[in-house]
Amino acid sequence: MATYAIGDIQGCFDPFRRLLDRIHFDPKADRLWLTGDLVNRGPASLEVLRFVVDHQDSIVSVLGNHDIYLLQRYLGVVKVKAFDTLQDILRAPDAPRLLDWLRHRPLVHRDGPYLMVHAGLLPSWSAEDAVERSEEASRALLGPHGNLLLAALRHEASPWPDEAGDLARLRETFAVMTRARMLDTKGGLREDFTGPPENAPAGLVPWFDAKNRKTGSSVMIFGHWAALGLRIRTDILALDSGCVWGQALSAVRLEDRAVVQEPSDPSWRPQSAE
Ligand SMILES: [Mn+2]
Repeated sequence: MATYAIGDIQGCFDPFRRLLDRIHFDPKADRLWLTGDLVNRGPASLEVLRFVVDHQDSIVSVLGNHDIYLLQRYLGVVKVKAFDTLQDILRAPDAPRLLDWLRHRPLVHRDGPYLMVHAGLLPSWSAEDAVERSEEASRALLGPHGNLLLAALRHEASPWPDEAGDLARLRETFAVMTRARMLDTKGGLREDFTGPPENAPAGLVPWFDAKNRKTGSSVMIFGHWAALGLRIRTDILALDSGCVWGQALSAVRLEDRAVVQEPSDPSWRPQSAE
């Protein structure tokens, strides 16, 4: 029995299946922890989502920005973006079952020393704070105002009843957990910089290197940042190695930190460099 943490799949079903073959994934004994962004931009999002739902008893997955975007597309509260590859899911007869499963995913998964999130956390948040915010976000997403929340995460002036909770706090939770990369000196998100941290303007710091980060004693597992690539330190496992951009999908076995990487399909042509 082993637990493998795997980075952003984004519809790259064939590399994902080959990676699972290479690690001899046994759904009866092994566990997969997925960093989110299961879908979009890649060629086979529907196949990825079906596989993950069919193996849900062996899989932990956290919500990424593209997963949230899929929920918003399904609701019809966002416009279609260039390079989206979600049509096959939106038209699938089993879309309701797949989307219901996706909506039930948490933003944060905590187990022992490990804390998994799609993108990042603010330095002032402890592991307990992160779990509390994730639970609060799930309650809102699954509650009677869940659809309003999905719309309000996209549109500034969306309707929001007071009794539905603190919208500013929910927006902050989703923004940080699904989109964080660099922080400025005041600890605010700087979403305009998506490159490797070594190339960042002065004054910006990757969220995981922020001073006095309260999750410093956790092992943070995350994806989202393809330009950061696979980075393994004592305290972080950064796993988005850019499979959808023609690079590779990465798995780390938590028990011994063995790394397995499966290259993207040579025939796959990424459509945008965002
Ligand atoms: Mn992402």
